[in-house]
Amino acid sequence: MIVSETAEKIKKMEIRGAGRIARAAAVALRDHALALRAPSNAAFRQEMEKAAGTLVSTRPTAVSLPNAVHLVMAGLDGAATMEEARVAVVQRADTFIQSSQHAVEKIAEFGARHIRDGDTILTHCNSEVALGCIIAAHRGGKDIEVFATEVRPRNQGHITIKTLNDAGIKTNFIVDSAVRSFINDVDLVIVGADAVSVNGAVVNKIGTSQVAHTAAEARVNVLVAAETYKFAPRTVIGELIQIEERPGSEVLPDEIARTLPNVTVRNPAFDVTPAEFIDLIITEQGAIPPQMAYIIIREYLGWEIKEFQ
Ligand code: RI2
Repeated sequence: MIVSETAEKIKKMEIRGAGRIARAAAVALRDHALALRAPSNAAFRQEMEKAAGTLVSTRPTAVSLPNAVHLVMAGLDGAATMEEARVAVVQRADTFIQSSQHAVEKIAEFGARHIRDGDTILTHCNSEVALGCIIAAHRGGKDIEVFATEVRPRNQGHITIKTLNDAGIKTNFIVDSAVRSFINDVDLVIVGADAVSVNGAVVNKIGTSQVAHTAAEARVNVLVAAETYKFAPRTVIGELIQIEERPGSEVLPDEIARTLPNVTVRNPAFDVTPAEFIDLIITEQGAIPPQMAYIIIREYLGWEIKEFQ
């Protein structure tokens, strides 16, 4: 798929989920590198940088996207010829895609161990890693039940219940505002992440922080499933994670909004859950308390604190 096509699909959320958009960007850069004919190594680099910029600018919050792009683009550093650069980009993209898939499997394996036989789990939004943990526990023979939220305004909960249904897992589908009504029936909350800050705060789908607050009040543990490439290196140097605000028309149709001139529709796609409301973050390197986020950034994302931007 050409870069602009992938970028458009990410923007429109036809490709969505922090892990999936990162892998889609790696595939787009790899295919672009393979097809690109440039007069010189410098021109090749320039074209690749343009493509990388297009991909990164699609959605601002999920840090997996700039992290993946950076990992792939680092192949250009030190390549003496255009062919060397091309090979390096392809290799790095393939390595990222494989290691991402491996991370998803490892997290499922580790996360499933936190789920006990007979547990009821609540999940919010549609996270392949969070669902991976739940499905792995079910496949491991544990008798579990799930509460899945609707996830207004984009209804990612519909994807979640389809996956759970197809896996043969008993599932309750609830509106987002029903979480508090059911939290006492829940043993464990598992969600995904779009970004993890150096202070252990987790940025995830809007509503996650309400779920986590409710769980804390009810003494229900909250697990976050997040690959190491969802940790945000630039938060170490004081950068804040930008929260994407999507068009109001996702919440209220334009024809209604037009009749209400005094009303502004606000539509942030994500919110921030502070570390104190999270019990563990499950990464492919093992489970960590959120307060150890700095170690993950240092050990697995490197000291240079770079993200492609
Ligand atoms: P995985 C999604 O964002 C959700 O917030 C989800 O929890 C997170 O990415 C992580 O998804 P969106 O693309 O990588 O639906 O675990 O806005 O699949």
